[in-house]
Amino acid sequence: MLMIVRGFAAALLVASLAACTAEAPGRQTPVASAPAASAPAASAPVTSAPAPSRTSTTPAARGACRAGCDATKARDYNGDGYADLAIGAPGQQSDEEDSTRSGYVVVSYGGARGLGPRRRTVLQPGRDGLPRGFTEGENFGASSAGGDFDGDGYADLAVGASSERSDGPAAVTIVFGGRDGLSARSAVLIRHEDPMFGELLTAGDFNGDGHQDLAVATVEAAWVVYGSDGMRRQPPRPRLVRRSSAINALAAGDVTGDRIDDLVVAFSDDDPADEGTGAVHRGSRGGLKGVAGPTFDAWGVGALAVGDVDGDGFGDVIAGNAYADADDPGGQIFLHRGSASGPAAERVLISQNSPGVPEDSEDGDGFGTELAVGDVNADGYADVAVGASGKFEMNGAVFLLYGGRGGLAEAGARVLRPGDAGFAGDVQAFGASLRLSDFDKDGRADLAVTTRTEPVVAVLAASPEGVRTTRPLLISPERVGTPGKDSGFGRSLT
Ligand SMILES: [Ca+2]
Ligand SMILES: [Ca+2]
Ligand SMILES: [Ca+2]
Ligand SMILES: [Ca+2]
Repeated sequence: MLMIVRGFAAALLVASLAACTAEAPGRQTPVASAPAASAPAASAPVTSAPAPSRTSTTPAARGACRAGCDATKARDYNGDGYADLAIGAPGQQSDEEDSTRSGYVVVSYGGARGLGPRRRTVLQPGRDGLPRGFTEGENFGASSAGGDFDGDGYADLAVGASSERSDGPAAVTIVFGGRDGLSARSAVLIRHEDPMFGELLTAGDFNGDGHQDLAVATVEAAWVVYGSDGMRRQPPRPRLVRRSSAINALAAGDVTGDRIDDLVVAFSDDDPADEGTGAVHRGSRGGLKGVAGPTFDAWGVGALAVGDVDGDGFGDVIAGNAYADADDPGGQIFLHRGSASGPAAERVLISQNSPGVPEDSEDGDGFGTELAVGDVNADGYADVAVGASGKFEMNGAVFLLYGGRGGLAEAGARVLRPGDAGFAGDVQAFGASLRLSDFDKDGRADLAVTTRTEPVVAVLAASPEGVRTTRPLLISPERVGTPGKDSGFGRSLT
């Protein structure tokens, strides 16, 4: 259910919409793609493998937790049953060459009354014993992913950096959880020669051994690091999943319904300005093996997410496409239902012009630049938050689309504006980062959302009446006692 996307939302601000391509903004031209000397050999070829036989299509047991429990476990770093929130503050990702900020991550812990800004851990390379994987100025916290990688029952946090100003090598830092939460003293580095290693991260159990595994993208390849009991002592080596001229987004979830997570990859192989392509790499007892289903056009220009929106036990793939379709220049999402053989080739297109979705699609709305999945109304169907960070004269908007037996957005979708989340004034790109997690363990996923102009994370609690817009929790650097200016606070949320 985890998802991440390269900075498309940022692109709305730093580049003109018309000029935006599937290539991530601000990224250096990829260097020649010869594998680095220490790069492991490809161990997971992308050739097709026979599908594991599936004798039963019985969906997971009904109940509110069905669509949300796994997501909570993957982000519960102190094991108390409440989802926690990791807020990345990677520094300004501007072109300032003199920037020497290394970035930090703040983890705020959930509780009966939701997130408590005072219950927090600050993770900063070089501080409290947290190892440094980089030289200075490499945007630690640009990406993150949660999961219990060492299988001790506590979720762990993987943190990546955007080390585009560096020649590498890079490293992903895995900080281990425990009863007291994440500890900077308990961490390992997964190193790699490619300076962009870790710019995209997502987690899932791709070999079904009960340990979450970490998928990592560099510019030109997707890798997997299999979790294990012994990884604190000996960090596992990354194994190649796919090479491409540009990896644009990753997401993980059980699309094929065999209780083993699959890895969804969006990439551009030929023209980096095209709409991109997507593929689902099938998880199996032997790890990621082959591709489930065909490849999919136009998955490469927005966010990716996996969630079971129709409750049939198969994770469904949601792919945002914010720019490409001339018929709907405000952006759209594609829903591909999961099945034992992979995502359905047939796609359901949802935009602001779809029945039941508020507002009208307008050029540059960026509907689909960001996605989050969770069960907001506790009916057992995964719901989807869709960021439209160019909506309302660039102020931005978040759409909540509800899952149901018939799919997505059949019942009253809702739009949230910056003012609904306690932002006053002229903020930009509300919805640029999104997360749906159950911070107060009431069975309903709560919404965390940021803009690109305020160093504030707004948290809106879900209630029986829906997501509450009265008295949102606003988490700022001041409240958690960290540097705020130019911190990029909230640039990533996990
Ligand atoms: Ca917790
Ligand atoms: Ca753990
Ligand atoms: Ca595993
Ligand atoms: Ca489904």
